[in-house]
Amino acid sequence: MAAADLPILIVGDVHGDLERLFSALKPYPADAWRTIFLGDLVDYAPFGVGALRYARDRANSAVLLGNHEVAMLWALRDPTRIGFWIGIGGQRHDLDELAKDPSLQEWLRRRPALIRLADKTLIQHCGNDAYATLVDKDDADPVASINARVQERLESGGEAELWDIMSGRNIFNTQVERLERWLEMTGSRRVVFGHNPHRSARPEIYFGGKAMNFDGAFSRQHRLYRRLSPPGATVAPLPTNLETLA
Ligand SMILES: [Mn+2]
Repeated sequence: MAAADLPILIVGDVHGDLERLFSALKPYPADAWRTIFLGDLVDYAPFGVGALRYARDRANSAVLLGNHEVAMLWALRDPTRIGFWIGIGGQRHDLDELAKDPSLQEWLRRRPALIRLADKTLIQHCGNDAYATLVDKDDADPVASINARVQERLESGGEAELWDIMSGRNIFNTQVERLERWLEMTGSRRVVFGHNPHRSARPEIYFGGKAMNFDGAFSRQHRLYRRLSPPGATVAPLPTNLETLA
């Protein structure tokens, strides 16, 4: 089956917990699912680079850029940023590992910020509309423009701007007008994101399914949420219908 025809599996913020990722993915073989990682695979727990490599090499998979990947790439390019990055959970050995692997660096700098599926589901790391600051009013395809500009910033020392765009808190769970404006701007019917942990046993759904949060505080080393949440709060199939999550 072509990847585009497979059912979609969403994987929220992994944050270095590779061991838990392996067990959470066991019910979802790579050849039977199109897997989309929401970013923030690194930091907090020790296997961030391991998680990146695993996600990169998994068949039928796509990986989005998270703010923690931006901070890590920033620290890699500019050593004066290492202290900041360690302060948000950066693991020194992971930076050393990334520094030794130019092809992984290059792959990481080319990750998209947004993916829009054929069914008009928009998938992104942060649950907010700050990405819109990268759009010009006459852009025909805002999603493609944002991805192109994000890549441009990562290739030209523009991490500070990206960090600002991608480190704000989620708003799509509370601000329905902004959610609807963003869906309209990007030609989408719903948006899937991670970034700020929810506290439910399953991905959280807001506004009749127009917004969904798949960050279930998965990593056992999560800086602010050290509790064992069920894996299904972070790793779950994307429902085909708007409202429901089985
Ligand atoms: Mn994040």
